[in-house]
Order: sequence, then structure tokens, then C-alpha cells
Amino acid sequence: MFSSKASFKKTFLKRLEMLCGKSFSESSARDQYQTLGSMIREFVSNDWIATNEQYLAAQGKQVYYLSIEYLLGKLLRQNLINLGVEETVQIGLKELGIDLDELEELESDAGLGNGGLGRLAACFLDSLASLNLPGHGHGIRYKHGLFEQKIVDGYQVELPEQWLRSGNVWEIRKLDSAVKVPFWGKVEARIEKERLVFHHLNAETVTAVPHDMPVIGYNTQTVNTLRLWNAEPSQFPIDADILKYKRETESISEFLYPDDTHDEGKILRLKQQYFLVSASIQSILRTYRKQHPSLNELHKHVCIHINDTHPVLAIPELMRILIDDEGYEWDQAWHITKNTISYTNHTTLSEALEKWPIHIFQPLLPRIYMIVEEINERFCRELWEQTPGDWKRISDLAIIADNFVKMAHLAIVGSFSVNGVAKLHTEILKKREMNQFYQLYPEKFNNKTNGIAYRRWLLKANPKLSSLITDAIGPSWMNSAEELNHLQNYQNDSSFLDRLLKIKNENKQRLADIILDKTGVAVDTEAIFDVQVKRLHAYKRQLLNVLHIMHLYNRIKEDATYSIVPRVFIFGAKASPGYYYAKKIIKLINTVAEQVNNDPRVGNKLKVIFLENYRVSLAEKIFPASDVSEQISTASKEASGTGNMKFMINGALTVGTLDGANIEIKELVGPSNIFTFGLTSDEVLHYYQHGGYNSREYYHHDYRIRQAVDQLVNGFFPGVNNEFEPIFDSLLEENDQYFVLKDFASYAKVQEQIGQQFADKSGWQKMSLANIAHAGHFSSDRTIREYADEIWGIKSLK
Ligand code: NBG
Repeated sequence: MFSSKASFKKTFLKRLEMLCGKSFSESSARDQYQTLGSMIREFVSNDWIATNEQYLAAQGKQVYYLSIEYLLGKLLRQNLINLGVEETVQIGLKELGIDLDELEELESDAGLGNGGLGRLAACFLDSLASLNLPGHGHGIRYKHGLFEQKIVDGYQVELPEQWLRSGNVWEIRKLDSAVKVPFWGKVEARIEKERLVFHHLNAETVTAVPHDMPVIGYNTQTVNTLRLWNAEPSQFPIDADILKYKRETESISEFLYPDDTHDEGKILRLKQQYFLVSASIQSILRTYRKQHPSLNELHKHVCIHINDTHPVLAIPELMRILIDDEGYEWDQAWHITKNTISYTNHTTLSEALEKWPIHIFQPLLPRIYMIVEEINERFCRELWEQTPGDWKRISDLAIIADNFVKMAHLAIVGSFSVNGVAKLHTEILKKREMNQFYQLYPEKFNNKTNGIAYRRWLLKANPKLSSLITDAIGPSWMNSAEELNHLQNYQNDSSFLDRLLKIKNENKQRLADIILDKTGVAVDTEAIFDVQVKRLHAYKRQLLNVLHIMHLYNRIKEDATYSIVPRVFIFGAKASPGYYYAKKIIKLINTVAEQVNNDPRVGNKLKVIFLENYRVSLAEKIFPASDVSEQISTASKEASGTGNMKFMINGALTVGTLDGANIEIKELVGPSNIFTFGLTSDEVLHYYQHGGYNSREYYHHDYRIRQAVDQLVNGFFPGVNNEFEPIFDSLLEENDQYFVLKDFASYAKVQEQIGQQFADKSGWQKMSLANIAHAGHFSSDRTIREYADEIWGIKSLK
């Protein structure tokens, strides 16, 4: 159906009539979108089935990636590109008078994730399929993904997201593969055939119904599966309140928790976690059992990867099935489990490290709790045998302590691999946060620096730059990102550099149009587009950026002759709805924007833009239009970052701290192609440990800082009263935990340098090119190959 324009058009028209029951002339754009989507799904169905059959026949190892989040974005165009039929479809549609861009607009972003962690999972699925690797995702089919953000009077307002309102053309509901997940009830131990067995009685069961989505690899016939579980009522209890039961059941897959790097500790969240894990493991084992008579060698054929600790109950759940359902003895079950599970840690922030109070955990998951207790007891006994009498060590490392279950401890003890997501992050895990575990199990710890699906973030998001690259170095970079390296040969080719600049300006114009449309502010594409887009969090220090903007504004006001290379500061960020401080920062950005953008003394020198509802599809328009990428977290706090890589591959220059993957970017591009500043992670950690930082000193001694900080509370912004007092207090009363004031001077200095270097257009283009040319290393293909070879032991199917 996609072999030629003519056959595409013919099938499209016929299909549209069948599917929508209307003639083409009566059809709406949505009908056309649905038609195209269903054609693609049908088109891949043969390959989808064949892929699964091949995996079975090959009897090789398969990996299942368990993640509570998948931030997929839109799939239509990416699928067309991966299938190699984008052009046929685009032209075919055009001849029918249909604009593919408009159809794409109709598709909702699948926003089943908060930020980096969820987007990484989506990038990994893409790479697994593109590399022909047997790897599938399991997640939750949230009815409402991450909230939609509106900015009203400068404040964030959250609206429920409705991605499923017009259905999801990519999914197939598989009722026949549904499984049951039990909650509550009690456990009874009985002796049966001289063996102690456990029965979970009076449980409330929830039916988990899989909705499968094809994961289409690039330029290959491999189609893997993303299985998203929907929670539905199983049986209606006779004497209970039926509506209440239905509501409670369905609520499990109703909402994605909008928290990012923060542990909320709500019972519904624990329900979601067990729901995901139990359904996924049952389904994995069902598939496995079709081929294997027992689970004895499960770990040789299956790897179950847990993305952060959210799915860590996979460990006791697998133990439960092995022991209770399959009759294994503890030791053998433990051997199989430990060798099947691998774990990625994504943060060292203490507020993100999950722990569940026993009083919530035990009643909800009585049998699972028993198993966790047993794992803990055996683990503590082992510790005791190693260092008898060292109670401190045992209480530091125990899985259950102080009436809490510590999920990261369970993950480390119950898995064969623990990895961090950038070199620095892994070092911090080994040397500090998880040092005692590292000493116990040095062989488990390893690093896998994050990567991005560059075919989405460059090929799809920046078609003009992609064509320029292909013109220069040929098309093979689309299969192997390392080839972008060849672009270095164009460092001194002025016509190439001119084309690079021209493309950047065109992308900036496209973003300028969006900005004008969304905010009413006209921005000049000659200005530096300086962008910070990511979740709003104190450690990411959007505040440092804003204080610096306030400082620039103060200078312009005070000195009419002050000359500055014009800048447009662009922000996009959602704050967790309960994160009071982060919401204050959003209000501050918008307040500063209002003031700066309307001050005639400023003119075009400075503009401040807050783009509401930052999400994957908006990000795709922002990265290609950026000159400067703000990666300014307090060193040691950002595990890796992946936005930094998306900017880089689109030719933006990083202004960043030596944190997360910024360090590896610097190693690759060299110090002259990146702007770094601020405290190092060792310095930050030293201050945390030994004290010695006094933010007031910086406030008192640096006039620029004092002026901007005072403006937060001295009535400088009309009509906001004491709105920003909590920000003021965080900087002075609370001694500025994130070293904003400490790093201010070096940030301001490097920003000045950026202005000067930007003025040298060809010099800037060279630096930009160096970044693109070195970005191949951050392809998630590279990351996934490392996981496949060094952790999972899976082989690509040719
Ligand atoms: C985030 C880190 C980022 C990292 C992504 C993906 C969580 C818990 N962690 O630095 O903050 O890039 O994970 O690894 O969301």
C-alpha cells in the first residue's frame, strides 16, 4: 500500500470510506488521520507477527524493560520515517489536497511521563527495534498523561490531559491476554504434602488488560512491542458498592503521578507499581512457558530491567510466582530472580529515593510484604556473618528499617546489575551514595551514559539540517550516528558554515512565529536564542538564569549606552502541582518577562519568553532553533540530562556546570566548544559535608546580586506584594542550598563571553559544527548496545 504514490492514494481512499463510512469529500482531517494511522498499523502487522515468531524460533535471550513512564510524543511521522515511506505519503496526500503537517497536528502527544526518565524509556524502545534487538517495553496505559499546563496571570494552572479522547490509533486491545492482579486480603499458611504453602485469601482482584503498540525500527523489519496495561474491574462483588469498586479499580490507570524526582508516598502510587509489575511478570512468564517446560533457566533466556525503583516489586513478585505457584525452594528461586533482574538508578536526590511505610505496604500487598521481609532477614544475616556485631552497617544497608521498605536497597540486593546514567553519576553512586553497597557488590555496579533517539531529535525535528548533513557526508549517519564525525571535515568550509547558519535562522524564524502566536511577543531572529527547557526544579536552577536576566535588565536600565548582543531567553517547564517553590519560580519568570518585554528602554536587546505546556512535540520545534543550551544544575545533582544532548546535536552550544553528561560533552567537543562555569561536584559535596558556605557574603559583596535579590521583595515588580519572599528566603535565610549566589559571578562572566563569541558569526558556526559532529556518541543506539552487550546479554536478530 506504500509501494508507490498511486497505490497509496488508492488504498487510502478506499480505506477511508470503509473506516469512516463517508466519501472522501465529506471526510474530516481527523478521519484522514485515523485512516492513515490504521494503514500504517496494518502495514506493519506482518512484520510485527514475524518479529515475534523469529524471536521465538531463535530461542535467544529477550529483555523486558519495565517502566512506570514512557514519554512517547507523537508517533505518526516518526513511524513514516522509520518505515521509509514519509515522502510517498507526504506527496500522495498532497495530491489529494491533504497536508501531512496538519494531520500530525491532530495527533495528541502520548505524554505518559514526566521528564528525562520517561523520555529515555521511549528513546530506548526506538533503539532496541532499530538495532533488531529483542527488547519490549511494559508500562501503564494512563488515561490521563502528564497535565496540560496553562499560564494564567503568570501562574501555572494544571488541566487534565486527554490524549485518549479520540482513541489511540496505534494500540491493539488484547482482552484474551488479560491477567489478574490481587490486592489486600490476607495470607494463610498451610502444610500441604509436607510443604509449607501460602494462599492469598479474600483478595480484591483487578484485571489488567494489555494494549499493545508496535515499536517500529528505523530501516528494518523489526517491530517490537510496547505493552501498556489498563486497569479494569474483574468481578463485581455482590454485597459491595459496585460504583465504588469500579472507580477504585479504574483509578489505578487513571493518572500519571506528576512528580518528577520526588517520592510522594501515596497508596495509589504503590498500587500502580504493583499493578505494572505483577501484570508484566505474569505476561512475560506466560510467553516463556510456551517454550520452556520449567522456569529453571529463566535467567538464561530473559532479562527484566527495572527503570529506576518504581518497578522494583518485580523482585518479590518473581519470587512469589516461583515459590507459591511453581513450588521452588527459596534458594533456587532467589538464584533465578537475582540473575534475571537488572536495575538503573536515575538520581541521587534523597527526596526521590522511594521508601514505603510498612503500614501502607503490608495490608495492600500481604504476600509480597512477607517475601520482602524474608529477603531482608536473609540479607541482614549475611551481613552479620561478614562483620558480626556491626549493627550500624546492618541498619544502614537493611531493606526494611525504621518501619519503611527501602526500594533502592531491595533493587540492589535483588539484581545482578546496578547502573548509573553518566560517568560522574556512577562515580557518585560508587564513592558516596551507595558506597557501602558498592563495597559489598563491586561487580554489580557499572555505568551506561544516557543517549537520545537522534532520528527523532535530528532527522525528524530538523529536516533541513538533516538534508545538509546528508548532502555533505551521505546518508549512512542515519543508521550509525558516529558517522556525524565526518562533518569535522567542513570546519573550514565557509559555504557549508553559511548554510548551517541559514538553516539555524530558518528554524529560529519558525520558533519566532510560534512565540508570536502563543505569547504575542515579537522576537528578532538575529538575537541569541538562549534556552532552558526541562522540568522546573530548584536543583536545575532556573533561578540562576532569571537572576542573571534581572541583572542584565538592571544594567540596560542604568546605562542607556550599555551594549549587549541581543538575547531572547526562552523557558519551558512544568512544575509538579504540589511543588510550591517551583511554581513561585514560574511566576517569577513570567513577572520578569512582563517587565522586560514591555520596557521601551530595553527594546530588542532582551526578551524573555515562557512557552507554556512544554512537551515532546514542542521540544521538537525548540531544539533546532536554539543557539545556547542552558544546563546549569548544581554540580552533582543532575544524574545525566538528555536535553543537553538534543541541543548539542542540533548545533546549540552548552553553557553548563560540570555536572551529569555535560562533563562527557566537554570531553568530546573540547573546552573551546562549550562554556562551563561554577563549582565542581567535589566542591559542592565538600560544602555539604563540611559547611563553609555563607550565601550572605555573596549577597553583601556583589552589588549585582544584592540588587537583583532585593528586587524580589522591595516592590520592584508592581502588584506582586510578597509573592517572591519564599525565593528570597531560600537564598538568604536558608543559605542557598543550591549555590545559586555562589555560582552567579562565574555564570555572568561566561555569559558575557558567549555574547562576544556569538558576534563572530563564522567562529560560532564552527563551534556549532563541532558540537553536531561529536554528538553521535550520545545516540541511544550506542547506549542500548552497551546495555545489550554488558548487562542484558541479548543479541541482535539479523
Ligand atoms: C532523571 C535525571 C536526569 C536523567 C534522567 C534519565 C529521574 C528520577 N531522573 O538527569 O534527573 O537524564 O533521569 O536518566 O527522573
